Amino acid sequence: MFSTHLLNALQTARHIAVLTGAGVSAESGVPTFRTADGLWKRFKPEELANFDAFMADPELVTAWYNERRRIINSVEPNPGHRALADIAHLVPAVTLITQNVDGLHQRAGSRDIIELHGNIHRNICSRCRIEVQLEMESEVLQPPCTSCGGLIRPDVVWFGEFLPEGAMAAAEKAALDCDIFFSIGTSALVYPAAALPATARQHGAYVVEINTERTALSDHVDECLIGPAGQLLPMLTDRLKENRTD
Ligand code: BJW
Ligand code: ZN
Repeated sequence: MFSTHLLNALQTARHIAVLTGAGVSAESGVPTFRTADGLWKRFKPEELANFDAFMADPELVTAWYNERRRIINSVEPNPGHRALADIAHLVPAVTLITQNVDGLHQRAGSRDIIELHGNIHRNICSRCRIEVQLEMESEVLQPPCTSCGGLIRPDVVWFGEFLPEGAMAAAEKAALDCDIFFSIGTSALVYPAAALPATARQHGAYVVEINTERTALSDHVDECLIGPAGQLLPMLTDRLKENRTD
């Protein structure tokens, strides 16, 4: 299942960087973006996760976020999230970089997470960007900002928007510094996050992908592990627990 090279690298790694995507939360019951079924299948993420779509139809975009928040609030972290929280105790330095906005890594016990695309549980004014506490998360449209009258939106990163200040820089720093880089449960289609594995590999890291299927990244990694993150990650941490002596 895991190559000897990976097992050896895990034993001696000083710094592991991990990039996660929607696939890591799939086994908790959170739909992914590009394989999503159901109510929202008729929309591509690009059609809802952008500012113009929000301004054109704030009720529609807000309803999408309310529905997703409802799902996220009703699920639990899965063994994949928990294994990633465990790894932090087994290796001197672990940097967890996530594209997910669901907060499930935090709920599983991971700390100091780099959230590249924001967090669905925070809300801000779309005009003055002040953080706003929602009284009723289920309201289809929130009352406007009391400071400037702007529409309230989730504090997430939409297409065409810059990532949170410092987040991408911190992620790049980890990619440059790590010995092993894992890309887990992401289609590796959305930039700049999708460029991180290549940065890591160019700087000497051993790059491993974990996904239920091959992706745009698969031909550019050192090792491609096909299977559910919720099964493979606990197996990986078990091997780490067996082998690490420090
Ligand atoms: C499992 C599994 C299991 C299932 N186990 N695996 C360079 C080149 C080309 C384009 C660009 C570029 N640089 C920038 C761009 C433009 C754009 C972009 O990338 N476009 C591409 C789509 C072409 N990027 C941006 O606009 C970014 N901003 C930016 O670059 O700013 C600078 C700038 C500003 C102005 C002008 C120009 C530049 C921002 C990107 C923001 C993305 N936002 C979203 C929404 C967040 C809020 C929300 O959640 O609603 O982020 S879109 C959506 O995609 C979300 C995700 O984080 C992101 C990635 O998706 P992810 O996680 O990979 O999910 P899926 O569904 O695609 O894949 C799931 C995977 O899991 C699959 O592979 C499954 O097989 C697998 N899986 N079960 C393991 N159990
Ligand atoms: Zn405002």
